Amino acid sequence: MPARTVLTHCPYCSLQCGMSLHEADGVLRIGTREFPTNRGGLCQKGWTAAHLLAPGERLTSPLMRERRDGPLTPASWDAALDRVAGEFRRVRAAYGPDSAGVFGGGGLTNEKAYWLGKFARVALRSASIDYNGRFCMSSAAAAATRAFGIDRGLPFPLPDIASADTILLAGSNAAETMPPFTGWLAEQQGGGGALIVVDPRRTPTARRATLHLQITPGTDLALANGLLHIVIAEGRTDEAYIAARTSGFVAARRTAAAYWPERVERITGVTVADQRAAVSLLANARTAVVLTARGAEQHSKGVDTVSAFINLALALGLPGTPGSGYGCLTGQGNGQGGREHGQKADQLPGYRRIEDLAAREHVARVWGVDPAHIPGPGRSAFELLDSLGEPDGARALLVMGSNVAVSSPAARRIARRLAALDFLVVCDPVLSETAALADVVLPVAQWAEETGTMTNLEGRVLLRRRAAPPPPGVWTDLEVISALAGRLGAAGDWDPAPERVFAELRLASAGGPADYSGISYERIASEDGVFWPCPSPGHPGTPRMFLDGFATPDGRARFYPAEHRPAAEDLDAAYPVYLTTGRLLQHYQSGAQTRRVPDLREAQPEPFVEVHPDLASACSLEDGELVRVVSRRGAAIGRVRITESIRADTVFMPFHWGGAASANLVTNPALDPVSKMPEFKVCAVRLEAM
Ligand SMILES: Nc1nc2c(c(=O)[nH]1)N[C@H]1C(S)=C(S)[C@@H](COP(=O)(O)OP(=O)(O)OC[C@H]3O[C@@H](n4cnc5c(=O)[nH]c(N)nc54)[C@H](O)[C@@H]3O)O[C@H]1N2
Ligand SMILES: Nc1nc2c(c(=O)[nH]1)N[C@H]1C(S)=C(S)[C@@H](COP(=O)(O)OP(=O)(O)OC[C@H]3O[C@@H](n4cnc5c(=O)[nH]c(N)nc54)[C@H](O)[C@@H]3O)O[C@H]1N2
Ligand code: SF4
Ligand SMILES: [Mo]
Repeated sequence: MPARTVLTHCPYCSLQCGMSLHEADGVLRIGTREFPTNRGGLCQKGWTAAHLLAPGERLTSPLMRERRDGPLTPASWDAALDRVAGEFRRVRAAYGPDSAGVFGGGGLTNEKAYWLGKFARVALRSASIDYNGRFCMSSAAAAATRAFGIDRGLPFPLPDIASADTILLAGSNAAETMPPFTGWLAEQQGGGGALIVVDPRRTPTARRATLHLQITPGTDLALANGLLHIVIAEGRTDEAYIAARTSGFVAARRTAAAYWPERVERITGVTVADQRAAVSLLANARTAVVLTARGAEQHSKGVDTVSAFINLALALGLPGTPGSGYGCLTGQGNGQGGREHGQKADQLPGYRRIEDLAAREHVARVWGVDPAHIPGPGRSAFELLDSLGEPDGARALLVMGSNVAVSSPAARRIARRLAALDFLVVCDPVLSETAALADVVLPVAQWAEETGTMTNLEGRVLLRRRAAPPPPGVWTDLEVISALAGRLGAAGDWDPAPERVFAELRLASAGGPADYSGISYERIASEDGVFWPCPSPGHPGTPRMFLDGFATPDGRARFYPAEHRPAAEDLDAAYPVYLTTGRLLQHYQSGAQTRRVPDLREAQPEPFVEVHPDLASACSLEDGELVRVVSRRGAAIGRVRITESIRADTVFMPFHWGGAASANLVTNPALDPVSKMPEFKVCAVRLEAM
């Protein structure tokens, strides 16, 4: 075959860096591509992403086990798909439709996310569908929706970051989690801009900051209320903006009154002087941006915490003002689109609510079914997983695009629930820890082997084009869904050609908050992506939202005041140290993919525990020795890394490994009452030398 180059995007995070794939003699090589988000940059994960496309670690045949305690052995596609369809039919007949469940992922293309939602509601007629985005940005999404009436991660394009006078980054380690993003920060700081980073660790991101607020884990809500207190006390509120564009300020002012700086210093560990310095950087800025990420959001009070940061931004007049605003840095490759098209328990395509009668009618028409046949809302991700095998829970589960055995909180409890299922089927390119537990494993194509759209952190819809066919024996996720829908006798169109699925998605999303109806593959390719909402082919797309008004009934943004409260599990004598968890540059999520890439594995071969020297000496721990991190849920083992960069009352573990080293054996599944986000970012532990 002649050599050729395809322009595409990285398989991993929500920056979705543009890259080129060059094919010569059947081998794919990654190259740079000038794209407006990453401007040629890629991180180490992106550069090495082609490794998994080659034969080796990946699956090339369906696997099946006859008995739960038997081995997984190769099977034909027909036998595997017949078994899956048969098990789904059996549990539905025995226990009702909701006993057939689906668990999706925010890394799946829009086409797949849309089809998974349709598959659950039309082919299985089940309410039991949710996805891993619930573990990701659901708190920010809920807070943005209640403040602005709509949720798009960044409601403005990335260049606005570079032009902001001041940026407040709460709980993001972007220098490791989306390295080319720091190009925008460098430009901002090069132009004299200030960067405030809120993080219990002095991360590579915090090291770049003008001001690092090294906060006690789980106290961002008090900090945000405290910053608002100072803004009000110093008369720095934007009164004209508050009067013209917002509602609810009086209540927010009343709440903030109780967060005087000395009290906030006691709760958060951030000094009064640093609080005042942060306010002065924000209030003196001509343009300012407030951003949150998982550090502030993955808490049992994540929604209220994000609301408190939004309140601060509103008081300063930022959202909907050109060059300023509030945004959430989404995480997974399609963290944005994955939450818009119906794989969420309470949602229909176009970011519609499943309980909305007009939405049900619209979508039912597109699907060719009776609206009454679309089930109601189902359980959220952790609740879905935690009820598997229970009398009213799912008995058969399809997992597509998530490695829940490693990435769910209280992982041991979830492993027990997975084992209690009658039947588990996992679609994955590799034998992940979750796939290894399945009764049937279906080997599927990867990013570069199939075409599909992704929506990046800016709400820009992108196109990944197929660069090479999948290896023999491997199907696409869409082909799998289509084959199962056929076997289950589902109504409607199940042609798995991605562009056809996208055409239907456009119709289904039309008129909804996330309206894709004006977006086509051609437009995406010729315009370097199209920003939603884009309600007609002639519409230019919407890079900046809220300039004329918010998506609330009265067009005003709403303040949502909330009181600070402690983490669901605070420190005590038996568990005297905070554990927080997060990411490393070289590994992605549960590590199912990146632990299989030699360069990345060699750079970060094993899990570790970051410990401050004072805590290490109090616990008699030496650098490099193994330590057991113990909570009420269980223990995880890692190697001690002594570092001054972390608070002395806190240890940090990355969550990229399974087995005895899995941080999620320890984490607390306490959920936010609104978003159902688990408290990944703080729980109480003790350290035991081994
Ligand atoms: N290399 C790499 N990049 C990734 C991913 C990956 O797995 N690996 N995953 C992608 C995905 S899905 C996501 S969601 C994003 C996540 O991107 P980030 O949110 O940047 O990542 P995290 O490491 O989870 O958390 C960020 C920081 O929060 C801090 N933190 C912990 N507790 C608190 C707290 O109570 N308050 C505050 N303010 N900060 C706290 C941690 O110390 C950490 O440095 O990254 C995306 N990019
Ligand atoms: N302790 C702790 N736990 C956390 C977090 C934390 O900060 N701390 N963060 C949470 C967050 S933000 C997230 S997003 C989750 C992520 O955690 P997971 O949901 O487990 O995400 P991944 O590891 O990306 O799993 C994706 C799986 O799908 C496979 N895959 C990749 N592409 C495709 C595809 O196109 N089709 C199919 N069928 N499969 C594919 C991969 O091989 C992998 O097995 O983890 C959460 N868990
Ligand atoms: S920053 Fe994210 S999208 Fe860009 S190369 Fe790295 S993993 Fe891929
Ligand atoms: Mo995420």
